[in-house]
Amino acid sequence: MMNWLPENVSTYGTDMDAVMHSIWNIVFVWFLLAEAVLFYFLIRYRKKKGQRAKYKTGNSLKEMSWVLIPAAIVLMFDLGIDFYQNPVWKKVKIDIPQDPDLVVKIEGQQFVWNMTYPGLDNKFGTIDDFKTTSQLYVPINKKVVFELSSKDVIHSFWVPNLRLKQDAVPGRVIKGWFEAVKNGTYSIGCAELCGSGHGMMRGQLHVLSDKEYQDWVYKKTPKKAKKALEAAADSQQENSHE
Ligand SMILES: [Cu+2]
Repeated sequence: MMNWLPENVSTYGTDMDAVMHSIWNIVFVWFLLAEAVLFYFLIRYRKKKGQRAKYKTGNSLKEMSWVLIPAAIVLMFDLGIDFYQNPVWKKVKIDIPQDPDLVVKIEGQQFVWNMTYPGLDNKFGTIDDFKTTSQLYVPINKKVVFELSSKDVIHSFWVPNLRLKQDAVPGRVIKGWFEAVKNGTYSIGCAELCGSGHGMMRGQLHVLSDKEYQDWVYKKTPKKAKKALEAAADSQQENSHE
């Protein structure tokens, strides 16, 4: 089958793709079958001389079975898909790593994504925190947890290359995670119609090597914070010499 999806760069992307492909395959087979039956009936019961259409109430069991049997088959496939996708859902949405390498706060706002980083000390609410607008930088092969919120309306944080989509709901902080496995720059979009600038609510995910990422964090750290941290480190050294 043709690959319709953008390149997958996430650890759980292959599982997500397998679910999507299986749904497409099921739908495709039934689409062909339904069309075949439709065209067969169109030709078989086409207008003929001396043959009048009959009015059918659809009340007999035999007639109703044309609806009931397909409905039962659809339900069966539904349950099958539910069963099959359940472990993938659990992996992506439920089993959020308890010991992530990085936590980032992401806030949706008409029409940007505000990213807050914990900075060099890896703690939020300290002097070295910094923000970016719609640009998410992460190290490669590291577990990244995000805390997603919204400042105004419902948005949806969407990174197609990661196979990641999560609603951002005002008043709630929703956790999610991903691990990117390929360096590069990938698109971030908003997947929930959120106002006139919804289509412009785009950003970028930058997957960097460990070293590049550390350099970037250092570069982004506010000067004041760098000075304070260096002074603290110095005084600690002095104390340990005493
Ligand atoms: Cu939005």
